This record gives sequence, C-alpha cells and structure tokens, in this order.
Amino acid sequence: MTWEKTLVLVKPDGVKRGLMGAVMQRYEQAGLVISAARLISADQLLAEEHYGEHKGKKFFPPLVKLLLSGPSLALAVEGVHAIEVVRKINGDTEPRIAAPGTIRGDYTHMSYTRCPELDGVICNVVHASDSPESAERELGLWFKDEDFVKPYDTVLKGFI
Ligand code: IDP
Ligand code: MG
Repeated sequence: MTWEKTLVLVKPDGVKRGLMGAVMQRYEQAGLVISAARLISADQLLAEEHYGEHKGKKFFPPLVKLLLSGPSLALAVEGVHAIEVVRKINGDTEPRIAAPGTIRGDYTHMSYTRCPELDGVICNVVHASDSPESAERELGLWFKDEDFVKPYDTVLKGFI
C-alpha cells in the first residue's frame, strides 16, 4: 500500500464559481481523505514559488496573475496512490481534452487557443501536485505542520 498526501488547490476561478464543495466531494466520494484545508489569498511570493517550475514560460506571468486574482482553497488530500488518483479525478490540463466525469471535463471546456482572449490563462478550476517531491514541496508552501489533523492517518486508513 502506498499511502500518499498531495496538495490540491481549488484555484480562484473555481472558488469564484462556487465549486469548492463540488470539488471536495469528488475526492471524498472516491474514499480519499482531506486532512487539511485553508482558504488563502496568495501573495506574489507564494504564487511565484508555487508555480516555480513554470518560470520562464510564456504563460507564467498570467498563471501567477490568476493565482493572485482571489482566494484559493488549499487542501491536503490523502489516500493510496493519492498523487496519481487525484490527478486522474482532476482530468487533463487542457479543458478541451479533459474527459467527461473528471473535474476539468465537467466544469470547463476551453482550449489553449483561447489564451489570447484570456490573457494567456487557462482556467481549469484545480491544481494538484504531480510527484511525491512536488507534493512535499507544495504542501510545505501552503500549510504548516499544525494545520494537519492527525487522526485520519490512524483511524481512517483501515476503512478506505
Ligand atoms: P497541471 O495543472 O495539469 O499540472 P501544468 O503543466 O503544471 O498542468 O500547468 C500549470 C497550469 O498552467 C495549468 O493548470 C494551466 O492552468 C496552465 N497552463 C498549462 N499549460 C498552459 C498553456 O500552454 N497555456 C496556458 N496556460 C497553461
Ligand atoms: Mg502541474
């Protein structure tokens, strides 16, 4: 069993559209566990660090701008192979490609070709870490140790 913890953000476009509850429900109904949650308005430093791997790309400035455009809901989501499973539930990065039944496939539809009109930003509701290393780094950016509830680890693990 590979128990993992990953960072999810309901990005400002998702929060503005009132999708926090719907997004959390997707993970919970799959049996994943939310072990920390914070509604945060990111500042410039946090936004740039969060998307640090994309620094230098054309869409980096608008991507950071999107993260600064309102509060994000940061979640720590735990479960067996949670990093991979959460990204499967989220769907493909480009909404046009994201399959129906995924968060991005059900709540968005745009393509990268819409970028000019949207100032380069692809609004796709959610973010999730893509590897154990990025999960650890990103969880550390958005949460402090005391933000995590411990009981899930021992109490719920056996029931999922
Ligand atoms: P991910 O969110 O599925 O991990 P990444 O490649 O890490 O995708 O990209 C981070 C975010 O940057 C995406 O969620 C999307 O909002 C945006 N993005 C990615 N590629 C493009 C692009 O080619 N044009 C515009 N925005 C992009
Ligand atoms: Mg990514």
